[in-house]
Amino acid sequence: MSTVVTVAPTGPIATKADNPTLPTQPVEIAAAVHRAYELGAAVAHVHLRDEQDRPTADLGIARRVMDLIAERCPILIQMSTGVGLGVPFEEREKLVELRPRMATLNPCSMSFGSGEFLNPPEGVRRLAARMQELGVKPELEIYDTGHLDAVLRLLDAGLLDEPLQFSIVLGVLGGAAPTPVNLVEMVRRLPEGCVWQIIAIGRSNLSLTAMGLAMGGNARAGMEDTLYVGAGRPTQGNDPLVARALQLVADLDREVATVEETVKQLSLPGG
Ligand code: KMH
Ligand code: ZN
Repeated sequence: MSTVVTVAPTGPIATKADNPTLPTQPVEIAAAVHRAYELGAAVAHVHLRDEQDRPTADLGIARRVMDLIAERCPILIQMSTGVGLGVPFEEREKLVELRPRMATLNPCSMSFGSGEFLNPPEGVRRLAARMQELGVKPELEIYDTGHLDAVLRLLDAGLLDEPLQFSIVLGVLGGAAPTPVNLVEMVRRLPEGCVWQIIAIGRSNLSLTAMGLAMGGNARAGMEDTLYVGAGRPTQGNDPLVARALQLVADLDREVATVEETVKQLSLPGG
């Protein structure tokens, strides 16, 4: 099976003060996504920022970003419903009403660095049900083994459709640490037939992405997960990170999935 590469160009945390090449405004995000598509990415994980670069779930900004991307390329849009730590769940969940092809579903609340990431159980069930109704495929972000168990309970309740699409997130302070042992254990526990990738935050981004690929997973790359393209080397935009992930895929003798292959691999609603 070919390997899906997702670009995550912006994220909820970094600012232009951290790296001036971070795309935050709609045209910048669309341009970064377009370049990643031309390099070989099939999925764009999208976070939104307002005019002051703060995380936002504003539906007008979301629509504009989705339209600008769609004008440029057919990459599959995966809207973040995590948005940013200060944004209430009730605003974040509304983003799926725009019917992106996919959206994140974060199954549990947790500590997140010095903040809190709130995903209350009733809200998570409501969002899962709404995504199912709208045909928006969940990208299930699991930061620890208990989050996987919570996802499996949603599956048992009939709120998720297979194949499940997991992102194993390692390296958030509050979730599991970015170690090979944690990666192997999380992958070992995944249910048969699911699709998965590693999201490796920070300095283990490269090594854990490589391990995930070697274990048969998909890959994600971009400034949401790391601002460095090598030790002490700030990245100049998302392209070097996407190119690095694509090089890993090639070095491991794997084919990069096209948009059409990704739609099939994930059995995306709408064909
Ligand atoms: N940056 C991720 C670890 C989401 O997109 O829904 C957390 C996140 C969640 O951004
Ligand atoms: Zn995200």
